[in-house]
Amino acid sequence: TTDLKAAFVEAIPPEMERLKLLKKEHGAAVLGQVTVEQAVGGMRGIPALLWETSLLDPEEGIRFRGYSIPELQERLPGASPGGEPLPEGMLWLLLTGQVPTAEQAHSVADMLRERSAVPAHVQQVLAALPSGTHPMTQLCTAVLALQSGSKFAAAYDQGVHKSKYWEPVYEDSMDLIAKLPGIAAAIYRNTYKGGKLVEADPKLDWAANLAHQMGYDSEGAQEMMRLYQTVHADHEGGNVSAHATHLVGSALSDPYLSYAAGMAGLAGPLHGLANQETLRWVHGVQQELGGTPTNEQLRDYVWATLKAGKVVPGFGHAVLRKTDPRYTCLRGFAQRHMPDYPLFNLVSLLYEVVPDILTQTGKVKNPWPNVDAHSGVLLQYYGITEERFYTVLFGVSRALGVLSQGIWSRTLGLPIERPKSLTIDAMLQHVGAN
Ligand code: CMX
Repeated sequence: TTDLKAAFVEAIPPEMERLKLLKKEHGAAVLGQVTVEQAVGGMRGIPALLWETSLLDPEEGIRFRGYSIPELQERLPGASPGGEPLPEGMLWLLLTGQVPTAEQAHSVADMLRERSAVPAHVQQVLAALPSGTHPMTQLCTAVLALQSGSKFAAAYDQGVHKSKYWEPVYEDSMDLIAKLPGIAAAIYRNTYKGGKLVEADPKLDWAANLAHQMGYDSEGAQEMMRLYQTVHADHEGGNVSAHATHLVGSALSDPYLSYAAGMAGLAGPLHGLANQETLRWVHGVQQELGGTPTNEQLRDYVWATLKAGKVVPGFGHAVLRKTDPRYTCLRGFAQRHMPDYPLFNLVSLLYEVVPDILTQTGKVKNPWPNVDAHSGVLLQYYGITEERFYTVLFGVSRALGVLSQGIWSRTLGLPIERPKSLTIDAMLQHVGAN
């Protein structure tokens, strides 16, 4: 089949069986233990979530449905043969577990195009926001404004049977994914281009239309956007945006509400906003040290950042312990398309200098760069210079992962999430210390 929904329906019974077996035969098996340190330390490393679409290995990085990024660059269909992967193919993979054919990926592009119109009231809501409203706040607002059209919320109102939740959740998720490029582009054009919107091009795929509607039509910019939108799609379930979407969705809040919650989390500087922060920080380097600083000067600059009680944005990770393969992938794109671009050279220089210093602090568990250290360079090269907008591009991509998992969560009937919390006194009592 070339129909995504039909392919998803085929994937349901075996997945239901596997979960049933896991619960029935192994429900009492122990996955891990929880220490006091973990409970007060951001729950780091506690295996406590079911997430099917991707899995993160601390050393190797992310695998989407078992496939690494280099494997997917090989296998996922491009807009043209040998081109960058189409995010539509990633959506097919995340949702069905199968690598799609080119025909299947293109049929997802067609399906999304049909749903892509952004209602007039959403444009009005965006236009009513005060100028200077952060693009991520605009994204959350626009998504919440779309919620009035939620098919799941309407079905729930009508008393839909729980075995049928997945279907309106699927429809909402596809509607939302389809509209995100138009919404993101409207935010961009309103904020930086005097509000002059660009119509979608019916011949273009989802990511290319995003670039087009933002006002970028070069082949390079479109290929970059396809890759960008593919690699940011998912990063297992525990990161703030994924977990927030999952948590809110578990209360049966519809996909608009749950994704908006995820985006509110992505807007934090320790998470998605780090791509904006990286660009600001790198510009600070350029301003103070000029275009070609020495290693020595860079080292001093990094130490000054640390001594000022700030993080070096784009470095470190809660789970990863090696260079993020998403960073390596975007670096590969830069090596192919912009090897002599000064900003790329500066970011490469930082790759040589920063990890050493972070290691010397003795406390940073992962001194290596993450995706946010590199994504901005690509955008800058193609003229998308407004870094306050960057997290929106991350967020559009993240919808593919968190909404695919959201569809599965409602299909599998996962319950409301409700971990146990404890007071300091209760913990002390538990360990016999008072
Ligand atoms: N610069 C300076 N200090 C850093 C650091 C960095 N890049 N990364 C970690 N540290 C510090 C932590 O702030 C912490 O310090 P304190 O003990 O004084 O509080 C210490 O090192 C230990 O932290 P950790 O266990 O190594 O890292 P965490 O799991 O707590 O946090 C992360 C992970 C990503 C929030 C952190 O590395 C960080 O703040 N990095 C910079 C921001 C960033 O790039 N975020 C994007 C991550 C990817 C994404 O989600 O998009």
